[in-house]
Formats: sequence, C-alpha cells, structure tokens
Amino acid sequence: MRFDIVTIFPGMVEAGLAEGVVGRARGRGVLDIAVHNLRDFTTDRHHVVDDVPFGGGPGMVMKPEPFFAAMDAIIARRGQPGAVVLLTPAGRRFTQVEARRLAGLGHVVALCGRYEGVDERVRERWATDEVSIGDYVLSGGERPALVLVDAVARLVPGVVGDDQSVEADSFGRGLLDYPHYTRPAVFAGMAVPEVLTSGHHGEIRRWRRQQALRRTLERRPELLETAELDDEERRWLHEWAGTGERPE
Ligand code: 6GU
Repeated sequence: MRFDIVTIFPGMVEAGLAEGVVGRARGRGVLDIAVHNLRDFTTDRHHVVDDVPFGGGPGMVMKPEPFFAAMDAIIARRGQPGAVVLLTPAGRRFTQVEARRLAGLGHVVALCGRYEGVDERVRERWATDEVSIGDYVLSGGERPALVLVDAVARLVPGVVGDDQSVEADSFGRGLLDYPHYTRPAVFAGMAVPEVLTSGHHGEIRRWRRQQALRRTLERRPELLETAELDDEERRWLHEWAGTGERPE
C-alpha cells in the first residue's frame, strides 16, 4: 500500500510514522509512505505557503500553487493515486467503512490543510474525498492524516501480525470490543470474571459476545442500527430491552 502525505510539518508526520505497527510495516516495505514538504513546491525565495483571504476576514489561507505542484510531482514520481484525501474539519466524518474503501485502492494521497483553510481550487481540482476525524477543532490536518494512515494501514494484509485480531477489533463487526484481562487472576482486590478462567471456550465466546453487545448498547446505541448481529444477539437485545436487565 502506498501513501503520499503533503504537509508543512513533515517532521511531525514522520515522527508519527516512525514507531509501532505502521513504523514496522514501513521498515519491512509492506507500506510505502512518502512525506512531502509543501514548502519544497514553492518558487519564491521565502517559501511562502499562505496568503490573506480574498474578501477579508481573520486568518490566512493556504495558497493553491504549491499543492498543484506537489500533486503534479507525486503523480509523475509515484503514479496515479486511487484517492486524494483533503483533511479538513469541513469534511465528512472518517469511519471504518471509509478506511476499508481506501485500503482497497492501493495508493492514497493525503493533503494536510491548516485549520483556517485551503484555497478552494485545491479541493476542486484534486480532492476525491474531504475527511474530518471528529467534531472538534485541530490546528492542522497532520494528526488527522496520521489517524487515517493508521486506520487504513491496519487493514492491509501483513501490516498487523495477527489477522484474527484485526477481525475481532472494535468496529470489525460494527460493535465495541469486549473487556480484556491478563494475569494476575486477582489484582488490587479485583478478580478476573470466573468464566474466563473456566476453560469453557463456548461459554467464553458467549460471554464476550454479550459484553461487546452490552457495551455497545450502553455507550454507542446508534451503532446497533448498522452492526452485523446474528439471531442470538438480536434475541439478547430484545430480552435486555424487555426486562431493563443487563447481563453480568
Ligand atoms: Cl481533518 N482537520 C482539522 N484542522 N481539525 C479537525 C479535523 C481535521 N478533523 C477533526 N478536527
């Protein structure tokens, strides 16, 4: 999987890619990620990337020319991408569904804007997608681009060591994850739920499915509208709704 990230803070982006699952996959060559300094695509002596907004008002706007030059260079050197994503708080919310779609495209370019804005002609000419990572304000698209790369990269075969853990992840089936425990069996006066030490694998699977469902119902009930549930899970929901009860 290939990523190109265009930013005025290449050091921040490189630092975010250096360690962990993404850093190792990059080291193995499973991920080919290039970080491009937007200032390298300016032609003036001072490498200026922003200017005052037409029509007035506060803040600065990122100039279009460096983005256009960066995109021309990326296409020439790295090939035609499957998507060009502009990271902006005005974009559509990034979801696991979007991550899956982008992972299937093989080559994604991320354009990091600053909060005040990017000249609209960049979006018009280049952006196939405009993405926000949530309803809060960040000072730039760099951290959102790192979020996007991480979420997409995890879905690329060979990036995460254990394919099963990707499957089981929160949102793998559209549900929140179940609680996890490791040794010691009693710690700080708190015991691990007995079922997990029982060795009854069928009971353990059932408990985990119930816990995942319960958490989702309590914390993110709207996810249940699109989650992939089987008949038994639907029955549990029905029972809990009927009695006001919750499983242990
Ligand atoms: Cl993509 N950019 C900025 N500046 N703020 C954000 C965001 C993006 N997503 C959530 N907040």
